[in-house]
Amino acid sequence: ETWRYAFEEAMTDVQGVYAQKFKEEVEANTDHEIQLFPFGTLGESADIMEQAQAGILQFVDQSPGFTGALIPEAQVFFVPYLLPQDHETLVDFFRTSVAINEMFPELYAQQGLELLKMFPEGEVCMTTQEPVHSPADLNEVKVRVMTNPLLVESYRAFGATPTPLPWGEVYGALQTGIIQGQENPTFWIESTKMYEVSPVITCIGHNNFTTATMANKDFFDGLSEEDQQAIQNAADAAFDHIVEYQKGLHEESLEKIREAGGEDVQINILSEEERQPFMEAATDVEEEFIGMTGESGQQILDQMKEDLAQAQGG
Ligand code: 6CS
Repeated sequence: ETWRYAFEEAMTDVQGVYAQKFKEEVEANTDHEIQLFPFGTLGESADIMEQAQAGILQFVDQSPGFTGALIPEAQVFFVPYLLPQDHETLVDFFRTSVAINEMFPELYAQQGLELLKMFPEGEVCMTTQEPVHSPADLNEVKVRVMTNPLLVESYRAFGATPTPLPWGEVYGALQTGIIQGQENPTFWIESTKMYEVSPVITCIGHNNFTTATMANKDFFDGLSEEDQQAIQNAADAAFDHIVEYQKGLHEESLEKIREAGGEDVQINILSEEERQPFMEAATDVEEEFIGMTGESGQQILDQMKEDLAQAQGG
């Protein structure tokens, strides 16, 4: 049988590298084949999620930035300054977190999805037209965010005018001036040439981009135990592969952007002092998250904090 797997990025981006490893492992250890569908072949992120829920796709990679519409608790990944910035700690957190490995699978299952893996894609930075050194610099700046209410609240707290849009519209909207900025991990800013249309890159250390891979649950439940195990093993192997692949990727991507963008590009890594007002604004966002998700969101957030303390050796 051939299984269909769609993701939100190109074959050479992080989700594509993960997907290729997953495919390789599944094909080596089962009698099945996997056909990969990168961004642009089956529609936007929301489209591939619908197709996975309908069983037209067996596998999908959708980031919580879009899943927040379906599973409000998934927006926890947009509480600014929650995730650690150190790569090893972050990876350890994803591996051991009870919230990620036990609580989220239940929430995804309620939407007909078998959550296979959540993994980090890299530190998120903003790209804008003008330099940003404080929240005041974001005043009246329309910043595109993925379509989830909490990310809208984050950017409102940061002082900007948030504009949720699907990915496919971002380059054009920056080019025509409908928006003046956006945020994404640096590998993506590089591969999609965001710097051409928003050349000022500002890193405030507020987040690392999380994504998630899953299977249609009816499909998964109908498989033999051997195939289910092979799929879970493949997801584990792809995780190991992708966290290794990401070592140094942020710095390499910034270097490539510098080379390709030339004099037009400005890269500003804000100092601890400059980050302070952004961090202070973040406290409100955590409250907004609880307001949106209630008891269940509070439980996820509390568990995540406990998991983070563990990963940080506390
Ligand atoms: O900003 C976005 O919408 C996209 N960013 C990344 C890093 N992956 C896919 C997603 O669609």
